[in-house]
Amino acid sequence: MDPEAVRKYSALHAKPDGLVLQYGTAGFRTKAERLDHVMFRMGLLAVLRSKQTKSTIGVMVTASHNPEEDNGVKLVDPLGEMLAPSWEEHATCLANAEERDVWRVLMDISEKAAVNLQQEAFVVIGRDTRPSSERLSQSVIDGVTVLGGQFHDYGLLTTPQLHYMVYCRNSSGRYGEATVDGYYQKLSTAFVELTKQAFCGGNEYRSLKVDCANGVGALKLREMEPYFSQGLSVQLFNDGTKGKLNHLCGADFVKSHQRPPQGMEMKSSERCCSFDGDADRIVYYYSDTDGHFHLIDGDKIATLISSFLKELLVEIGESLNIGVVQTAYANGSSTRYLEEVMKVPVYCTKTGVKHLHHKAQEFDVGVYFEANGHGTVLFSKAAEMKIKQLAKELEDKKRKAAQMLANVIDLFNQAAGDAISDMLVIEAILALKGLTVQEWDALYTDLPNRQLKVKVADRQVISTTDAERQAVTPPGLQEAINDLVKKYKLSRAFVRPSGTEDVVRVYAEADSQESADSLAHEVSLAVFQLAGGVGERPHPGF
Ligand code: 16G
Ligand code: MG
Repeated sequence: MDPEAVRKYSALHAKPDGLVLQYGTAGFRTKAERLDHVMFRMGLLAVLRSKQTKSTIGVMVTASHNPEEDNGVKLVDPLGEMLAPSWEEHATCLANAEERDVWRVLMDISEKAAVNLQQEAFVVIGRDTRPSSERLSQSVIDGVTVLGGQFHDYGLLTTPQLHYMVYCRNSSGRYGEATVDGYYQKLSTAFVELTKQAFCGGNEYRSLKVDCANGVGALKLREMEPYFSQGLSVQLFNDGTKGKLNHLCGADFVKSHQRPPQGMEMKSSERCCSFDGDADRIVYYYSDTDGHFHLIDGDKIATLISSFLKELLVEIGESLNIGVVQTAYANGSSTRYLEEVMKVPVYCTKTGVKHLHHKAQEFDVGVYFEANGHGTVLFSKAAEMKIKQLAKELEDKKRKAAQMLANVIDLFNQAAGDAISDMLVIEAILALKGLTVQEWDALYTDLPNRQLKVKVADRQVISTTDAERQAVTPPGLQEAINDLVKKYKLSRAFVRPSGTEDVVRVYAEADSQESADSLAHEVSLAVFQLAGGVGERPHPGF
């Protein structure tokens, strides 16, 4: 660790004057050309975090579902989780330090976090397919090496694959082999085992159209296909050979516009799904015989998966508890169905994977999904050991149920929500239950809903409580929302400052689309008036 070398290299990755960035919900994100210094400094920080935890740390270069011109970076903690909150603060401090202060801030962090600087450091790096990602990941490597850290650059990876690599390396190979081949082997073996039990009437169950958002998911799914092709054949669209990343395609586009991605050839009743740009989100959809588009979002995915898991848990007769974690964006019908029909306890957390993940860790089997398609199932270590033991000991039907659960455990990337894992689990469940996509969709009917954005001078004037479902400030806003909600049937509305964009988000649902649209509009007006709206007043019809 040589302060002069750090100063010299830092100057080669200089921070643009006056630029201030925040480590947000999923790391730093902005236009790629503003990120060189952040990447270098996150290389430095990853070394400190690795020394402190005496473990391998991951650095992923991606801006997920955002436009191709953007980029971003996030750090992955030892067990494949998101970076600890106190280190998010260190990350923000370091990213915003003036050039002359970089070394001092590094020393401050080391002191505050009791980092042993003599300790060795190891960092693994992955990146998505953005044109800027290769250069930016080189800046991360510069940061790692100047502080004397060792590294392995995996090159192109999906975000969940990088989480997997970090987890494998820190569990001395017990979880799996830290290579893409190890990842493919682990997931596909579990998938093939699980689907062996399925009775498939015909090939229609076994083929799936996948919109890869022109992102890294396409490359990785193509590499992986030979491993699972006995059980499923995938047809890739928006595979990056011509279109632009996330442009008119991908999970975010499909979910927010409620329409099919460009470039996908959809025939009626065919099962289709979309990944986002770094393959940690997935939504399903189909078009019916009348040509109407039907979206199957994260809530319905959670419902399918949790009902399947609950049946298996009942079958093996062990009292392992299961819980479902959602956010305020979960459709009211999904929450009602889970609680009242399936009798599964449901919990609500703040938006952002780390909050859901944290809550899901409280259960033996914690299912978490955001409506937008981020999610997974976590099994506690004790539940995993118990189930794997039962898969050897039990007899007949019970044994089969335990074996299936054991396969599901291996199939979910326990380090992070993963579009590929989720897709394989969903496909296995549909095949095992002989469910068509329409039958799955018919589990419950979504309440009509609308999301809007409002521009305000300072979105931080809005603070919330009760997992973002109630506004605490500005004064009077929550009362206004309550009064508006009373005007509609089956209605609900909330507002929150976005963690990724300079806007306030408004969500409303009600018994009809007209009511949901009108409620969302009225709530937007209340935000505009009470929370310092700027620019044009929200107008009906958005
Ligand atoms: C980030 C989060 C996502 C959340 C979204 C909300 C991760 C990996 N990603 O993309 O979970 O739904 O932010 O965005 O945590 P918003 O705050 O702008 O509404
Ligand atoms: Mg993503």
